[in-house]
Amino acid sequence: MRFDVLTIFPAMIEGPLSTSIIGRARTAGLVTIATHDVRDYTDDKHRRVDDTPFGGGAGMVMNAQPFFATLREGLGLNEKDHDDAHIVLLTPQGQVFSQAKAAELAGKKRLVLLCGHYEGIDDRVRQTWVDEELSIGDYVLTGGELAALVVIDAVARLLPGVLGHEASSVEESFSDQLLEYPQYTRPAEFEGMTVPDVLLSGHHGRINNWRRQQSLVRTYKNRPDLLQGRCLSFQDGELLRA
Ligand code: 6GU
Repeated sequence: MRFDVLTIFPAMIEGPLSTSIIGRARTAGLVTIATHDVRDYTDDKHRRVDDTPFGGGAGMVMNAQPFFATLREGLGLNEKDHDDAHIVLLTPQGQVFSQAKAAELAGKKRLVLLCGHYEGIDDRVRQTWVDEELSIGDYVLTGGELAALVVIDAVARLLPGVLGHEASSVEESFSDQLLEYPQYTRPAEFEGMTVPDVLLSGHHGRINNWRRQQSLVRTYKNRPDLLQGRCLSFQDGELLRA
């Protein structure tokens, strides 16, 4: 899968995505990630990429022209026909990103991520190019770069071969809408704190029941919204009450 990121701060994107699992996936050729500095495509002699808002108000608005030119000249895209590229605008005005959206985007051949700054991007960029607007949550960041990193990481880890262990991407939180159970590793006693006996018992039926119960209790305490309107099985009900 290919990702293209349009930004005025390519260094915010490149460092994190050259590290750890995503860095390894790039080296292995499982994903291609290209950053494009929209400032390189400005037609302004001072390389400006923003201006004051029409109608007045605080802050600056990013110009349409550098985004249009980067999409056309840098990426070779055409606004009338870019079926092989799904263009996403990162903005607090977008729909909230989720695991379901990550899974959907993992099915695309090419994702193009547009990062705004200041008070946003001239709306003609959205009107002309954008297939979908995404936010990563209800808080305000200084720009779309951190949101683009979140989307790339969440999508890339779902691609075949990116996680070493194939099962781990599906077994986790949100695959069945419950939070993960607690994990422990050696030593069995650390600074006087022990590991729950059941995990050392070797009894896989009891271990699975304990884990399911922990997931249910954690979800109930920390994220009751995930259980709203959901019908629990008789066994899950028993585990939650126990
Ligand atoms: Cl996508 N951009 C900005 N600037 N702030 C955000 C966001 C995006 N998602 C949550 N907050």
